[in-house]
Amino acid sequence: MSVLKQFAAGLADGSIRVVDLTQPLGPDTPVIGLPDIFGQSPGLSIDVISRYDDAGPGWYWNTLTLGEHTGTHFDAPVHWVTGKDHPNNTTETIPASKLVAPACVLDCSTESAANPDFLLTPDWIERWEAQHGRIPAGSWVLMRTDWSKRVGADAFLNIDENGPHSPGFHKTASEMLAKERDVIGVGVETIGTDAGQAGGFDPPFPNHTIMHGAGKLGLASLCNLDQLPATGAIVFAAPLKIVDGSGSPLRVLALA
Ligand code: 23J
Ligand code: MN
Repeated sequence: MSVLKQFAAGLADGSIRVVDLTQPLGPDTPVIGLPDIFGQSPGLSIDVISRYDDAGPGWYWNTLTLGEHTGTHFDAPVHWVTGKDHPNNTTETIPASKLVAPACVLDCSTESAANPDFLLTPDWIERWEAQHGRIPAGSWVLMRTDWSKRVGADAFLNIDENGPHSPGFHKTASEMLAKERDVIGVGVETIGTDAGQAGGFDPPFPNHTIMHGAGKLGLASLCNLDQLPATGAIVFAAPLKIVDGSGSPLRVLALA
């Protein structure tokens, strides 16, 4: 049997599961807040064009207004200044072959529950690899923190007088994953691929700086990472083909 025929049989008999890694996208979906001196990204607003009424008696449709980086979304390399000169760095030009890739799931949920400012380190990754094998080139690294289980924007953003607190990557881990492991990118359950406190790190937002500087991709606000095996899942993450786009909300699916 060909691989794809076996695959179709696996889908039909349920031995291959389709896991939805996407959060619902609505007007209450939280968005990142940057310091006031910077431009802000709007969340989603929905305006009805018609709903079986005078404006369209037989049809329902809406107009959406939203930032590219709203909800479960994709970060293209061009999103960051360090990635601005890479070839094929936009949502339109990233090759389709990069949009389907295997995943390594790193379970940092215990650490993140104990410390909302937890940062993944190279040592932590090496301990994971001692158990599960070396992270293969071209893999997504998905950081499971169970952050998606937090209910409501306040708990999700977790802002206090010192700003947002959510887990992320130490810059040395981003360097290791981008350069030594040659991953396709990193995915997280939090609002962005940097830690909540990362605006104050050196450099600011080191994961964005390093990953996109290396031409790598990002996925933010994922969920259901607890339903994936540590290795062996395949992720489908295809952003809207926005011309010159820096990112896009998307449906992220995994086969497991
Ligand atoms: C712009 C500036 C800082 C950050 C972000 C965007 C994101 O998290 C994003 O959605 O890419 S941290
Ligand atoms: Mn983003």
